[in-house]
Amino acid sequence: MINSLDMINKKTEWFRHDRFGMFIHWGIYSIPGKGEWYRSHQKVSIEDYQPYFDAFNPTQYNPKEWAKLAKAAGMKYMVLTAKHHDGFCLFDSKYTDYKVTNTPIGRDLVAEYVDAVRSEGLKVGLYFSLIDWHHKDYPKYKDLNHPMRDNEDYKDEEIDFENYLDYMHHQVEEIVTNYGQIDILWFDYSYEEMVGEKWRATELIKMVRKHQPNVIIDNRLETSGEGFGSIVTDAINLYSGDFVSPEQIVPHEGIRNYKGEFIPWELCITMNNNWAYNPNDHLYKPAKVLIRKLIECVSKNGNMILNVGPDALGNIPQDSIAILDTFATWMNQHQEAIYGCGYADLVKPEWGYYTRNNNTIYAHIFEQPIGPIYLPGLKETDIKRMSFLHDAGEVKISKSWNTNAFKDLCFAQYGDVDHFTYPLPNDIA
Ligand code: JFZ
Repeated sequence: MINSLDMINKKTEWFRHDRFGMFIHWGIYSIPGKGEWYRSHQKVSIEDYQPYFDAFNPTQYNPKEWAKLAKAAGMKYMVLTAKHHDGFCLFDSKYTDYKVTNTPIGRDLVAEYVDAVRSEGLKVGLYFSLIDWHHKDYPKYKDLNHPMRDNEDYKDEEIDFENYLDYMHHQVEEIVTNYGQIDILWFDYSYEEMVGEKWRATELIKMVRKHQPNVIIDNRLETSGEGFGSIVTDAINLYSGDFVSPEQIVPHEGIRNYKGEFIPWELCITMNNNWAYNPNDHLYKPAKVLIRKLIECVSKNGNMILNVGPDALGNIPQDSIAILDTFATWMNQHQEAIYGCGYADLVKPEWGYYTRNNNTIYAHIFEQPIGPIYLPGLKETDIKRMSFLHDAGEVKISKSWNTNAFKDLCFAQYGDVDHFTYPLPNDIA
């Protein structure tokens, strides 16, 4: 088996076209409501974490509703935490008792999610944690992230890490064989010496690809949210993944390999400052900021996966729904400037971003201009037609600015005056 950028580009064609997805962080940590790292941050023992397992009963769980919200917002794929670092499985694994079917809800919630997402016509993704704070053979005292990292009781622990890897591989196999076609597999994550073959990554990927030849995989068998991995080098590992996964940061000029070729990437981003439910975190980014982040990603040939953290009943918080609704309105009018679009290969305009789909350039104007809008990188003769996306109204090339000192530059003019009237419609195309 070999791996190459050509193969990666072919496999990720739909993904690069679709550009926008929904991330869902949800599990028994949604009960304490302090984020999915709660057990580690507060150094909670397995015993003290058990009440959340015993209480997990999300009676309002309605993945069809989640999928409808995502779809309306213009998202084309979803990724749900089948298992996060706490080791709790939202799916019915036969290799552990630490799973959703043994909680009060008693159902395989991944199975229901997969059906719901598919029935809405969205692509199905699952997140799977390589890290497992529950398994007896995962390093504890010696691991910088483990809830028991400072607990002397575990100082001389003897673990059989190979046994953990067998377990982890078996669970991944369940995920890729029990739920039909999986479109995205989102492993998380590598750190320090816990990277690559430490996870028996080649073996793992061969197994996954055997069952799911078309699945798109992130790069975190090789790295965390901070690295690129071998995908940008001239020696791409089998387990390089198919896209880079920068976390809470937009790579300033996209991501390219050693030859300068663009590499598929996906920004993962939270709406507030938590992945999982935290009712005390009210620091939501305004919807407008998040929409602009999506535009920025696309302008740099990337995707964006926007996160929600449903509560312990299964409801997506109202603040998140409000943001999704704003996306829905915007995407309704402007999706053409997102789907199938990417880097424009033009000078970046000071008023916002260009995105591009073949010969169509989309100008995303973030800042109210004075006078006409300068279109850097374009000449009058390059332009056949200009119009707004929201109403198909005509936009003209400004003629008066063509006769003076600015005459070799290209300006867009809207309406019958030589400047853009206020309020500015969102975009011109
Ligand atoms: C990881 C998870 O730990 C987190 O809970 C969430 O699921 C996110 C999408 O992915 O977050 C990380 C992973 C690695 C680093 C930081 C956050 N890192 O190495 O700095």
